[in-house]
Amino acid sequence: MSGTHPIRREIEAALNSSCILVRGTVDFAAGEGPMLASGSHAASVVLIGNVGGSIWPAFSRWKQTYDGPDPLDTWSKEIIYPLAQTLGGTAYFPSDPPWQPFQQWAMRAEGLKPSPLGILIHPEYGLWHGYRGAIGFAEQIGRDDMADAVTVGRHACDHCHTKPCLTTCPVSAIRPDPADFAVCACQSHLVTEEGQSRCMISGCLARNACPIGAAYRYPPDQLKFHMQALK
Ligand code: B12
Repeated sequence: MSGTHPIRREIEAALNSSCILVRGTVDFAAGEGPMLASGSHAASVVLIGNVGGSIWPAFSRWKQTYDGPDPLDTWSKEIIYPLAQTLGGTAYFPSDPPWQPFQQWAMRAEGLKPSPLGILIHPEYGLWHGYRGAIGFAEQIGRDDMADAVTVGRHACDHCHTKPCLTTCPVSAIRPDPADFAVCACQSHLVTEEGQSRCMISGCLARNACPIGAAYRYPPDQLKFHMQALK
């Protein structure tokens, strides 16, 4: 299917003020999709997320009046849940168990591939993007050929010979073969003086070292926020 499905247009319009973006759609074979609230399998999901610091101004304004746990997840749910309900869909969130395979969906929706860090790299946005939720539907939404950049065959890491992401971490938490992220090594370093004064302030040094999409690097407050979440 080509062209923009009306449901997708409605989602894009509703998300406009928060600067959360539609990242693409995945159509599933029968029985393959996640469960809908109705008890049947979704025929498609619309992936929703951030590109660079797109969401940061709207989220920061909202956060001034919120002092509870998991602010970014809470903000995302406040926006995406009611939208899913209005459209007759089922909302999924990346941090809610059981974990839905957001990265597999993103690979199918946008043709992305994993970087050596485990997170997916986008040819334009680099490592500076993420997923805030998804909405599943009983009908197929179809790809929007004009909007969904098909990036298959353009895996930036294949052309990066120096791979600074693998050598920059001060505690070698990124292990290349087999690909692994030593979470404990990272967390133990983050509480040290050096970790506090470097990684916690300027963001993950390995992620920062990636030469792709530097223009989309998160603003300083957002970098700090994500590092706090890793502690
Ligand atoms: C658990 C989890 C973590 C754990 C453990 C990760 C691990 N070792 O597996 C911890 C807390 C360490 C973590 C850290 C981070 N995470 Co994380 N994490 C997840 C979560 C909630 C579940 C992953 C999972 O197991 N999925 C279950 C299976 C069913 O899904 P899947 O798509 O089939 O599985 C894929 C992943 O397992 C992936 N994978 C394999 N090994 C690793 C290693 C790492 C470090 C990651 C991130 C992924 C990954 O490969 C599979 C692709 O088929 C996802 C959200 C989600 N629902 O997917 C976010 C998610 C993968 N994380 C994400 C991010 C951004 C991060 C951080 C950068 C966040 C930060 N605070 O800085 C760091 C990455 C650190 C680094 N290496 O640079 C993003 C990735 C976006 C992208 N561009 O791809 C996701 C999708 C969340 C989101 N809201 O967008 N994460």
